[in-house]
Amino acid sequence: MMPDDSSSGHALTAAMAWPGVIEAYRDFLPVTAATPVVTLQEGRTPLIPSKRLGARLGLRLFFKFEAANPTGSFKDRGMTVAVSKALEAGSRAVVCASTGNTAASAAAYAARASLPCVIVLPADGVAAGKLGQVVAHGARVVAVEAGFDAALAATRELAARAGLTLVNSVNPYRLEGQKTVAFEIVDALGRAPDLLVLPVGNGGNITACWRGFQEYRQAGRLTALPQMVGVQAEGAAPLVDGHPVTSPRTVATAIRIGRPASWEGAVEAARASGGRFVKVADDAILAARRELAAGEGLLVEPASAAALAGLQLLAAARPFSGEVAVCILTGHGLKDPPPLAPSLLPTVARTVEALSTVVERLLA
Ligand code: AN7
Repeated sequence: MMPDDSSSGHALTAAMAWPGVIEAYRDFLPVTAATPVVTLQEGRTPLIPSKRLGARLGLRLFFKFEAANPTGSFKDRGMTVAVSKALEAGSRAVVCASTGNTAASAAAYAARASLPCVIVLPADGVAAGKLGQVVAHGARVVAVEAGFDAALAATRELAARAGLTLVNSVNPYRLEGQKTVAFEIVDALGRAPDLLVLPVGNGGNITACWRGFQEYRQAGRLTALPQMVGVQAEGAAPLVDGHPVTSPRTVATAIRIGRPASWEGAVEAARASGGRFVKVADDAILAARRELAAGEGLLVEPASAAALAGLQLLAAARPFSGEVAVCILTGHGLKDPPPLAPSLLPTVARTVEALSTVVERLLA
């Protein structure tokens, strides 16, 4: 006989589990009792205090580790809402253009909802791990001979023409879900940080995050709002330079974006919060990634490390004095791992003598 699920410990555990961001923050989200909730129990990601880097910068620094979301990036917060609303509306299929993480998230949530999913990728510069996710989740993938900006423009037209639901962050439900990261930070700290630092590509996340802090203030959950600091890569810094960039270049492929879709929202978040945009060199991004991995135990993708590089740049210009800062680490390093050739590893004969000689040398 099958065990009765309702009386088993299994059912109890499921009932007590974190339900995902829609159920956790339902009052703040555009869902009703009729909305079919498509969730992978995203959200409730760790807010990890810095061990070393924060003190070095003169900050009380925390990392919001969004890589711990089910598909390994912050995109899942918005995608649970966008795909739930697409299902509610009877959508035929979802579609997005993406530098990789939106694609991986859309593909996973569409698979969960049994909705067809079409992914449009720029032909060069999507990290292999992200492409692997998209394919594994069964999405239909096409690459266009263009960068992300042109791919998004074409995909917007395609969605309108073919009657597909666009789940890029121009879909308003995406930003509604993504604002929950601000709620979680305040729930964990009991206040907003002085500084909220995050990498910026399309500007969706900084727009959403700022909205989240404002809504929590209106609800009486916080008093002082944070300064929003958006970090871009030097070769793809339209919001710092003040104009679109035609051929954006950076090692951080996730934010290789020259024409941010949420330009106004991003500018408004920085302006209204008394924050700013800064740009950092690729070398600084990769150095920050190594410091996070070796010094804090956190492996993130290059775009995410840009946030730390931005903080380091600000600290070099003007020392901090104990402010509370939160860095959003947006995506996992396993999606786009640091290059390492196995042939570069020290290789020894299969004896404990040979092994211990090399290990002692490595530890010296
Ligand atoms: C790891 O997946 O645009 O400023 O198509 O993957 O909200 O665009 C990804 C963006 C930061 C920038 N960090 O966020 C896409 C895409 C990571 C990212 C950003 C992205 P937005």
